[in-house]
Amino acid sequence: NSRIRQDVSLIGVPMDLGADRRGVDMGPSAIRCAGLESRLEQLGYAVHDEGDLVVRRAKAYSSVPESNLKYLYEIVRVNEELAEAVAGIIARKRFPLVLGGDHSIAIGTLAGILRHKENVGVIWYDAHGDVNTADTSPSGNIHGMALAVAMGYGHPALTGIGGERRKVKPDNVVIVGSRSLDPGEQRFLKEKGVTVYTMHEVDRLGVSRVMEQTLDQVTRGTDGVHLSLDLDGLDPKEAPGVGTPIPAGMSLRESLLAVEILSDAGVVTSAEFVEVNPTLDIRNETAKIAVELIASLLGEKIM
Ligand code: 5AB
Ligand code: MN
Ligand code: MN
Ligand code: MN
Repeated sequence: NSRIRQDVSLIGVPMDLGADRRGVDMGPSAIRCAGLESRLEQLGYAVHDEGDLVVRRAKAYSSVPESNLKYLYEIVRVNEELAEAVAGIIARKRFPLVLGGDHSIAIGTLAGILRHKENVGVIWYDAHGDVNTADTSPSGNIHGMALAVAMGYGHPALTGIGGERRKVKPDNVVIVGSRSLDPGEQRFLKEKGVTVYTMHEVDRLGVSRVMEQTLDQVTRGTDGVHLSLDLDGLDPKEAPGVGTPIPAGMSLRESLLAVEILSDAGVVTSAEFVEVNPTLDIRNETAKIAVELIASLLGEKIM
C-alpha cells in the first residue's frame, strides 16, 4: 500500500472562537470517538496522541479594541502553542495530523510547518476561500481569514504568529471545492494569482483531473505539501455536521477519490481536518467521514 513511512502524531485543537457558531470545539473528541486511532494502527502506523491544546472560552476574551476581529488574543495565544507543537512533531520526524476545531487553527499549523519548510504547497479543500482580512470580512470571524494570514495578509497580531517567519507563497496554494467566495475574496484571489478550482471547474474537469493539476501546482518547487481539509468542502447532505454548510458541494465519493489521488502521489507531508461540529451532526456521520478521509489519505486501500 501507499503508507507514509513515518509515525503519526495526532494533536487536537478544541477551538471554536474563530467560527460563527459554537460547537466545533468538540470536533477532536468526535473524530477520536469515530475510531481514528485504531484505524491508523490497523494500517500499521505507530500513532502518538499528543492530546488536545487548552482553549479558554469566555466572553471576556471576545473584545478587541479598534478591531472587528472576534476573540483575537486567545486565538493568537492558542495558535502560537500549536505552531510550537507542530514544529516539534516535524523535528521528531513524525507526520503531523491536526484535528480541529475551527479553521483559524490552520494559521498555527502552517506557522509550525514553515519553521522547517521553505516552500510548502497548500491544498485548501473548502467551500470557502478563507482569504478575508479585517477590511473585507463580513463577519469578523477569524476562521474566514486563515489562508490570507498564512500568506502574510491580515492583522499584524495574526500574521506575526510564529514570530518572524516565512509565508506561504500564493503560487503554491490551490483551493478546491469553493462555492462561496465573498467579493473581497474574489478580488484577493485574482490579484495574488491563487489557483482556484471552484465547483464549476470540478464539474467540468472531474475530480481526477482537478487533483492531477492541483498536484502539479503544489509540488512545483516546493519541499512539502500540506492538506487543509474543511469538512464543509463536502456536500452538507452527506456531511451535515459543519457550522457553515453550503449546498452543492463535493460528494463523499469525489472526496475519497481526491485523497486517494494524493495518497498515491505520496507527496503530502502534513494534514489537518477541521470544522466538524458534532452539535449539528447526525450520529457522528461527519466525524466518521473525517476518519474515512484520513485513512484513505494515509494509504488505506479497498484491495
Ligand atoms: B470556514 C465567510 N466568508 O468570512 C466569512 O468555514 C465564511 O473556515 C467563512 O471556511 C467560513 O465570515 C470559514 C462568510
Ligand atoms: Mn475553512
Ligand atoms: Mn469552509
Ligand atoms: Mn465552516
